[in-house]
Amino acid sequence: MGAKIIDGKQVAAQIREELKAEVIALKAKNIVPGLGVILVGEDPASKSYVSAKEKACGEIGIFSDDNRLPAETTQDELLSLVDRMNKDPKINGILVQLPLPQHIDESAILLAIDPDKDVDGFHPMNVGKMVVGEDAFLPCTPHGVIQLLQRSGVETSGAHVVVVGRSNIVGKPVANMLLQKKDGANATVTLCHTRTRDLAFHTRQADIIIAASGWPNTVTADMVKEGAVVIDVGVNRVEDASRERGYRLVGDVDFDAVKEKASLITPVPGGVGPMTITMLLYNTVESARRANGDYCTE
Ligand code: L34
Repeated sequence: MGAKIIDGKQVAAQIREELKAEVIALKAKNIVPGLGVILVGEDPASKSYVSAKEKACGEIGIFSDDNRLPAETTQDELLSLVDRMNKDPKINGILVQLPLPQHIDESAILLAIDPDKDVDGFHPMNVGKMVVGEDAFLPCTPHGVIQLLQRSGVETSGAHVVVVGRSNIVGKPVANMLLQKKDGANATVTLCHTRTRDLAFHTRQADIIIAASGWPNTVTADMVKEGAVVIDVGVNRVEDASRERGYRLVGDVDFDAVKEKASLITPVPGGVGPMTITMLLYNTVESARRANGDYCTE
């Protein structure tokens, strides 16, 4: 058989076009959405993600305030930059790219971000609102996953979704979002993790698998039910001497084998990654609208 490939770049491009039109409408009211970007340290993957985010902002007309700080930056220095951005009316969203260096307390930083500018949806206030089903900024990767499912015509209502991975960035929020009593959700959710006994037993029951373990080949073909939908959130760099960069990107799913069993599957790259960036743009535009008393109608 062979699965249909979900083209994340194409879905992302479509949403970005929608956002571009909204940014133009905001500009007619003299509102330019602004994103404050903070990257601490030199992690190569983080640098490339942050650059891609800033480029995407520019393409749709969001202003971005780029702040690249050395790895030795102290927690107090970072807190004062966040505080400055909290107070700056030109900044509607604040992105502190994770992970942060070891000596900085990540949760202290996330807690310091004004929840109304928390376009990553990582502040406990927004996490809590999301869990109880109130309007909140939704974290970008899980929101991107849900948009991919919706826009590919995948029915989540009543479906059994098995999430593999319990991170705060992906596994926990995506599981919570999919069990909400809302359109695009209403799923029966199983959340698996490193201490799950017999992972394959669970994944084989799934109508939809969301792989977010952070390890290549976590989901292999024998773990997938015929016709399942497979969303691969992983972005792993594996050494590859045949590539100019010296590595290639793989997800958490054994793509070549699993695509023979799945009905729909996301590739890596070109699946969830471009959606993560797009939902950051979405939240930033929404934040600019909210700051100006204009609420999202969705
Ligand atoms: N604060 N930290 C904060 N917010 C986030 O939403 C993130 N995340 C994760 C890591 N830390 C974060 C990202 O931005 C992961 N992530 C992310 C963003 C973009 C891409 C992957 C992960 C992406 O664009 N991936 C491309 C390939 C990129 C490449 O060639 O290296 C793709 O097609 O999958």
